[in-house]
Amino acid sequence: MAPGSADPSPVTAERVEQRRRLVTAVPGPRSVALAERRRAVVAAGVASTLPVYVERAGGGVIVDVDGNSFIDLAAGIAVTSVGNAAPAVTRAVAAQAADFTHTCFMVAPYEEYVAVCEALARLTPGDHDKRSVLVNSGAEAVENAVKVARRATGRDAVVVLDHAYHGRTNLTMAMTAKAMPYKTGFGPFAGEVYRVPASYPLREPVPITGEQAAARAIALIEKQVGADQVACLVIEPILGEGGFIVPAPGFLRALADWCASTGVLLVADEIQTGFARTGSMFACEHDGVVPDLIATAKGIAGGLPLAAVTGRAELMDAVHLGGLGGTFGGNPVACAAALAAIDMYEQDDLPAAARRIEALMVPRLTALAERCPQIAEVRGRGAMLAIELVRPGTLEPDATEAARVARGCAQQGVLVLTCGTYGNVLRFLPPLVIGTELLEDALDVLAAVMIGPAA
Ligand code: PLZ
Repeated sequence: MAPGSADPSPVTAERVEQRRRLVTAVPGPRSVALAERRRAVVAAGVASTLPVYVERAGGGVIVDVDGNSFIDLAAGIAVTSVGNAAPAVTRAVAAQAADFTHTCFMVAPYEEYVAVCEALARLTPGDHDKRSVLVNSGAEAVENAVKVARRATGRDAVVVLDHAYHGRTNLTMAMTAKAMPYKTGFGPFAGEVYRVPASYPLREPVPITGEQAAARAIALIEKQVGADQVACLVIEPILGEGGFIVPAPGFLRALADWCASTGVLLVADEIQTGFARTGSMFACEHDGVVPDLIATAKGIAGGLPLAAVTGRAELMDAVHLGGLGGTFGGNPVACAAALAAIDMYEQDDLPAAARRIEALMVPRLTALAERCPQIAEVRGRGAMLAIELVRPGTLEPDATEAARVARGCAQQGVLVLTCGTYGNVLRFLPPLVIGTELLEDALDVLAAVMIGPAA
């Protein structure tokens, strides 16, 4: 299939019709019954965006247990970029599962793990010698990147940005900025984590360049931590959960140059931005930045749980034998899925598909912003796009409006996520293989929901 074209692959089309269709109220009776069962056994702290339960999904569509079809602008939070249950991925999973499901790479190794590390060495930025370790989740990848950085530098401090999101484990909670819902009541947190201001162009009190924003962060690190104490600076090239914040041009470059001159390792958390999402294979490439270590997850395996840390060979190999690992890390079924997904990213040129999504969506979102005074900004790259909502005429964040629009879209059969430190950002993360008609239909729904009551 040509990515971004109107017609999904025949296999997908047969299994899941690529169109929005509501046949019951949202949620329908079967979903309501499942919600009832859930309340009795699932921990109350686990939240779900959609009020319906999924029966199957394919391409850019999710079908619920009552037969309703939703257009998927979430991709499981930037995971199913190659399409949900992509036929190449499901074939690879079935074949690998029939051969063996698990031996533990630390016990009895296998080729698929090595092949994924070869692909990561080839695809991640920089042509230096690289090594990788495979783990299970984004948070675990960030944890391991910090372990490697500390071992390789002999330094303790970790510097992160305002609005950062790095995970829900103890160390990554410390690295994540937002208290509610991620941190509140869950401390004490890991020490030696320091936070400095990011570049957030919309919300700078006075407009500053990327270089000036970097200088502001660097001055803080030098005065309050000391560069020679810092093992690594961990950055998301586009801040994800924090609000799809694209830093001012020059910000990342200036931070990378400072890292190179001080021996601080630059760790790129490309867990959300990676694997073609922003229109290049990795978001760092837009700024010509080559990180020392890069954490990947989400899109890497087409929906199977897999994550990785890839880095300069001499840094990764500074860790003693047995210092990295885990029971499930680099599970063979997840690795087989990753090899199939990575093949799609490359063979189907999914970075170009992400750029086509940007070319279709940005003009439509910009036109919508002209009609909706509550849209303060349209931003993002590739198929990682967002609108930030405020009270008209101010910069006061409007989380209530973001929640209203997300809920209204769900009621009309379109799955849209919110994000942002202030909860006031609507984000769009469609599968990169989504058809043009589906995307146009989703944007029509969004416009109707946004303009409706305001008009
Ligand atoms: N780093 C940049 O985006 C995961 C989290 C959703 P895990 N983002 C979605 C939620 O509420 O839990 C993420 C990320 C970045 C790290 C992570 C963590 O990845 O696979 O969820 O551990």
